[in-house]
Amino acid sequence: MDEEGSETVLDPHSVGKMMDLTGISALHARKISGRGVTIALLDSEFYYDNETAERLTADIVPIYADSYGKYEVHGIACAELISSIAPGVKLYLVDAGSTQEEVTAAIEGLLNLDEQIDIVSCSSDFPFGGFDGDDAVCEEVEKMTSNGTLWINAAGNQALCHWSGEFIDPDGNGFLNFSPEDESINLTMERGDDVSIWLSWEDDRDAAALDYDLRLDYPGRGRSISDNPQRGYRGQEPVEMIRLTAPRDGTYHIKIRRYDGAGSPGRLHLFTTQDLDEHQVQNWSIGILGCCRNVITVGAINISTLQIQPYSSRGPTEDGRQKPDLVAPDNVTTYSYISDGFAGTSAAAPFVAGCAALVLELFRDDPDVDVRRVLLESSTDLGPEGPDEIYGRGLVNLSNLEVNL
Ligand SMILES: [Ca+2]
Ligand SMILES: [Ca+2]
Ligand SMILES: [Ca+2]
Repeated sequence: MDEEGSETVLDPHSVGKMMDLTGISALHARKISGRGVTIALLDSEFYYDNETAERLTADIVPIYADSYGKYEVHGIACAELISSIAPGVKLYLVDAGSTQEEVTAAIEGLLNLDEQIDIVSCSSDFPFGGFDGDDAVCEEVEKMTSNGTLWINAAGNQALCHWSGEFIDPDGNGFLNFSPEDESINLTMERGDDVSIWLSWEDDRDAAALDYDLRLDYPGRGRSISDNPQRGYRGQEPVEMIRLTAPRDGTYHIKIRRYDGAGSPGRLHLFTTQDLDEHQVQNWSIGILGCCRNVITVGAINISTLQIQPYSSRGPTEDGRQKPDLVAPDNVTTYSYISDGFAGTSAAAPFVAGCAALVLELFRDDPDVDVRRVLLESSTDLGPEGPDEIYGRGLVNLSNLEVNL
């Protein structure tokens, strides 16, 4: 594609329009660029070529093995957005791997740096746990937030691939009834589609005593079962997980089975990587990092319409805190995702991280200014009047900063 063609692709989704709308351009005109601010971008994909490198205007400090393939660009797309909004920042690109242990290790690394990290931008999460701010990884996140770091996390894209509720089984056959007549959630897939399904529930996180199993029946014949034991022994987690490449086209059926267990049953959460055909529960669909305390959790609105994206995960948390906190645009243009636009709450979180850096520079000399509060209180309400579980406080907006302080 020639350069003129590239420009044509860039225009419809340009992030520039949003920078005007949300007061970022006005701050740039005042030479506010996030100078002196450090951001750590936690991700697991940092491939970039020379053309993309030109867009990374921030001072980049990589903390990763330089071995990413051409399509592993997720983190660099986030870095491009931060560079557009806050070109003056020092930006650490931190490989946070794909497990909670790896995220924990990445956080420990940041805590041991000689330099204070002002802002973390994280566009990944985990779809199993307590969703109440008490998951083990939240303790690590709180080490950073209590140390003065502002943690900004993507809400997730799971609103349409989530179910949650209590175990209800009126006919007593051991299988959860999603409705009085229906003991399965349908999932339509084509042969070769990859799907992951996670089931987790309220229980002792390290010695679960309620034993649920997860089952996926294939169309025609065959099934996958996840039947980890949960008998209250140490090391037994309240989690079941199935990963499958669909062996044929058709409708698959997700089922949840319960065995006898001690304790009083609480709510279950089921997440998949494919939209559910039915029984979707859009609320409570934010991952465990987005549910940690003091985190700013960011949902996605479509840059063209400013309406919430249907997949943008919704609150509240399992312990009843209102989430998400803010929304920001997705489908924005990056060089990393040149032909498609960068979709999902993954694009929304670094937008807010960039904004936070501008606020930090603006009020650096005023220790009484709480950047988290400034971001929340200067937002523009969207959707239902007042804070809500879809848009949170609304669109991040630096246009009215002075007015609201
Ligand atoms: Ca039943
Ligand atoms: Ca089990
Ligand atoms: Ca609202």
